[in-house]
Amino acid sequence: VSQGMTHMPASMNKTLGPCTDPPPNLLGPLQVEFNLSLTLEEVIKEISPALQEGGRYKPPDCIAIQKVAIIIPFRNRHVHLKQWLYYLHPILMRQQLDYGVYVINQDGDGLFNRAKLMNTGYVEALKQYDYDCFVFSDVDLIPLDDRNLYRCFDNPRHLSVAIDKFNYVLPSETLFGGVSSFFKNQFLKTNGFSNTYWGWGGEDDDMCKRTLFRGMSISRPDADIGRYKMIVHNRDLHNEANPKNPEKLIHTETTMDEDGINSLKYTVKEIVKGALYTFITVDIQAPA
Ligand code: UDH
Repeated sequence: VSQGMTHMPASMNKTLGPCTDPPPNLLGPLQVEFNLSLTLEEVIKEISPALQEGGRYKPPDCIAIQKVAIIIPFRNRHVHLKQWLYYLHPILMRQQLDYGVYVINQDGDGLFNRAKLMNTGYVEALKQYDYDCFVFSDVDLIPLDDRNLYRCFDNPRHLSVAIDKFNYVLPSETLFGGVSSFFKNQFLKTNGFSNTYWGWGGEDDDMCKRTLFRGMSISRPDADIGRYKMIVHNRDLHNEANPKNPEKLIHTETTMDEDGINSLKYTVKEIVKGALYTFITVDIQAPA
């Protein structure tokens, strides 16, 4: 017998092949109950052994098809975040993504700005790793089917198409809020999101317009796969519906080239690489 590579145990063979598409271990429809009794420490204990610091994961036995940054706009929703982490990490692992979770925490108690936080997450995630796909997710949306892939497609994608709150029906073809995904080049085509939608409303419609104005369309999974549960909550303080936001949509086409990733200004206050996510606290210069 020669001393060739054939005697090397499989575990030492470092040449991994590409992951299969679709991923082989998906379960399909999932049971999601929001009566999670686990503490955050228990969730960390259960999930973190498979992860690297900062909420990073790579499939151990194949090369992922995409490198995906999951960006969550955030302030004061730790109870929701615990549930999101508990349900999403196992799903993202089964989807065999090379991914990282970035929670972008708005500092202070000025007006909330979901879109500006997502732009910030895009820029900060790219400083950490060479991501090619960006999934933007509200902290309170849990998918009910793991065939709804958290990756990028030929066109910007709206993933949260059938939410329990809307009786699992997409209320409008132009709806683009909740969970969405963009390849890096798709996101740069739209100049990211607008930075100027303070308070609740309009920023997702603005992104829909940007996408269409740049000659792209919105891709969606089928409604039977794109099902979600939303964690029930009241309106947050300092995120009241802003009556000025809807009228701004008239101007998207003329302002989008100057309002977005290329005009984004913020300061990072702190970056904490936790067991299940990277928590980035940012000052986005919010008006009071
Ligand atoms: N978010 C925070 N903290 C805030 C505000 C918003 O983390 O203070 C983030 C979070 O990721 C959330 C997302 O921004 O999922 C969207 O905000 P939202 O959940 O307030 O928006 P949504 O349209 O709900 O889901 C609007 C208020 C519903 C009130 C219903 C009363 N029955």
